[in-house]
Amino acid sequence: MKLRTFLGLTAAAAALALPALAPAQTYKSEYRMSLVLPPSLPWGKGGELWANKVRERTQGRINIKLYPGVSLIQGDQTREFSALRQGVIDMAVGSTINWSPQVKQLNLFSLPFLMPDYAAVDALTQGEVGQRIFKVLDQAGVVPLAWGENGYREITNSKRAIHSPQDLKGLKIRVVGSPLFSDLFTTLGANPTQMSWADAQPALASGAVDGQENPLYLFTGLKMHTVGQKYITMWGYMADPLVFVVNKEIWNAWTPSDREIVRQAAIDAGKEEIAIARKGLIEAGQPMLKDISALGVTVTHLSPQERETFIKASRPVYDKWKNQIGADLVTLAEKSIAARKK
Ligand code: X2X
Repeated sequence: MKLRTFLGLTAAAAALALPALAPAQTYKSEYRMSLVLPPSLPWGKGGELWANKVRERTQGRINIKLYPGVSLIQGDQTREFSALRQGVIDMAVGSTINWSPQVKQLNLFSLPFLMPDYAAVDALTQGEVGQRIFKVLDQAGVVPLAWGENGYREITNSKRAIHSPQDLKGLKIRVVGSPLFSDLFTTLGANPTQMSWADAQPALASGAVDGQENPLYLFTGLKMHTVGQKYITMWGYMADPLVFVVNKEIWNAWTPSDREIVRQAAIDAGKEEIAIARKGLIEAGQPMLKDISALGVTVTHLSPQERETFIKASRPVYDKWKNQIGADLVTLAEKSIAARKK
C-alpha cells in the first residue's frame, strides 16, 4: 500500500472512531471545585449554588464535588491559582486576595479606601475594569466566568475600640496572603502576621493574635466573640470580590452548549451569592450589626474625620501599590468609581 493511501485510511478510521470515543474521554465523572469557606457561609453557598445549577441544567453530564477549606491544596489558599492552572483543581470560586500573589492586577481591590461603598464595588466588577481583569485572568491561564463577593473586611480585635491608626499600635493582626496587607498594617502601626485562614482560627482562639479583618458574616458564622473578639470597627477599607473560574483544559473539553450552561450558571449563582453576602448590611438599620452588638461586642463607626485620618495614613501604601498593579488600571478604576450611580 502506498504511504499516502495508508495515511488516508488511517485518518478516515480515526475520524470514524473519534465521535464515539470523545465523550467518554473528555468528560470526567466528577469535577473538583475549590472553595475557602463551606456552604454554611455565603462564599461556599455560592459554590454550591453553581454546582447544583450545573448538575441540573446538564442533566448530570457535569457533576461537581465541593472542596471547602481549600483542601485540595492542604489549606494553603495562596496556592489555589497555581493549582487551578495546573489542573490540580478543576474549578473554583476564589477571592481576588488569594490569587493576587500570582496575578498582580487583582491587588486592585485591596487598595485601601479605593471603594467607598457597594456601588463602587459594582462599578468595578460589573464595568470595564471587571472586563479587563477577566482578560488578565484569561491570559494567566484560567477561564473567568462571573463575579461574586466575599465582602467588606471590617477589623476586629480583643483589646480595644479602634478609632485611629494610634489605636492599632502594637496590636498583632492576622493578615491574608498578599504582601499589600503586611505593608498596610505595618504602615498603620500594627504588628501584622500573615497566615492562612486555617491557621488563623486557632491563632485567634489561643490569643496568639489580637485581631483579624474579614467580612462580618464570618464574625457571626464562626462566633468570633467567643474567642475574645470584643471590638469591631466599621472602617470599610476594602472588599474582596470572588471570581468563578474553570481550568482551561477542562473548559475546552466541554461542548459549546455545556460551556454556555456552566457560564450562565456561574452568573446566576454569583448574583445570588452577592445578595446573600450583603444580607444584614444593606438594609435600613443594618440588622447584622444589631445582632452583633447584642452579643456584647462593641461596634465602632468612624466619624468622617477619623476615616480621613486612616485614608491619609494609608496613602503611601496606595501610591506604592498603584504602580505595582499598573497605574492605568487603577486610574480607570478611580474614574469608574467617581462616575458610579449611587
Ligand atoms: O483568609 C481569609 O481571610 C478569607 C477567608 O477571607 C480569604 O480567603 C480571603
